Amino acid sequence: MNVPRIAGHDAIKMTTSTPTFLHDIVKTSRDMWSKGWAEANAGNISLRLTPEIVEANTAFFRTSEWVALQRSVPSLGGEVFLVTGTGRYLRNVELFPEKNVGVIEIDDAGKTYRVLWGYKPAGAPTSELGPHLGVHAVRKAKSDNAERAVIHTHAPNIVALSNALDLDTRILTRLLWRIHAECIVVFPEGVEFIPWLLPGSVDIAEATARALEKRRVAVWQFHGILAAGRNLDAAFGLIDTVEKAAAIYVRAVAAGGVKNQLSVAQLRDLAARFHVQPDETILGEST
Ligand code: 2HA
Ligand code: ZN
Repeated sequence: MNVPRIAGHDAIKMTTSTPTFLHDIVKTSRDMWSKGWAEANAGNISLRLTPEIVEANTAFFRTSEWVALQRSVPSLGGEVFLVTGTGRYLRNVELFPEKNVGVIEIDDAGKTYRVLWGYKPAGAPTSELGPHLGVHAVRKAKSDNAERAVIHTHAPNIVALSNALDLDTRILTRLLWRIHAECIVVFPEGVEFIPWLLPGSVDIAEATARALEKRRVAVWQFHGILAAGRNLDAAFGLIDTVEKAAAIYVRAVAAGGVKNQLSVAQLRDLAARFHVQPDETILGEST
């Protein structure tokens, strides 16, 4: 007698033995979708796995062909990353993680990668792998190996500001700092504004990596936002704070205009109270 096939059998099988590296990326993907930041295949996530996590999950890994990276990242040689897949929907990560997410290993020279897990039945890491890896290289060095997470997404209010206003790094950062008290405490180094560059290009990878030498968050004009942090919660929290402040700004404008906002003196008080050092080239001297 033939055993009938059960729809969704693969999904059921997968959940009986789940790699431990998936918990945080499943939650973060769900949160990004719930926030309205991740329409269709928008947004991507990468996490540099610790040697302990890699070691604990080697039983799940396979080997595959090495693939050339768009831009080499020598300081990431030997690192292993959990990365969302190109064309995949973040809202589906929790249903089928092994399809929508993968694990990649960078070769020792930082020139190629190979897939160790995921992207089933066939696929590849996000089209924004270049910016992600460029930022990982910079933030790994700047944070003494502490920062491991990068998130890019299409948060609507911050993108709307790049349509509505003439922005640069100073104008955007001051706008956010002054509209909501949390901002100067959460991102005292400011938000980098990167004028339009093609998604997935070497140019956007290089510009974003350069920007994150000084800051942990950058806005891509007409497109979205990218942030780095020690873990996915930290990167998510940065984006959430920037996006919330942008939303407050948009609401204030809709309610008649920004009549009152934090002064530079009040921002200085906040910085002193919470022991953060704001970028002085942005905070400036007056008003
Ligand atoms: O992954 O967000 O920037 C789709 C994108 C490209
Ligand atoms: Zn994007």
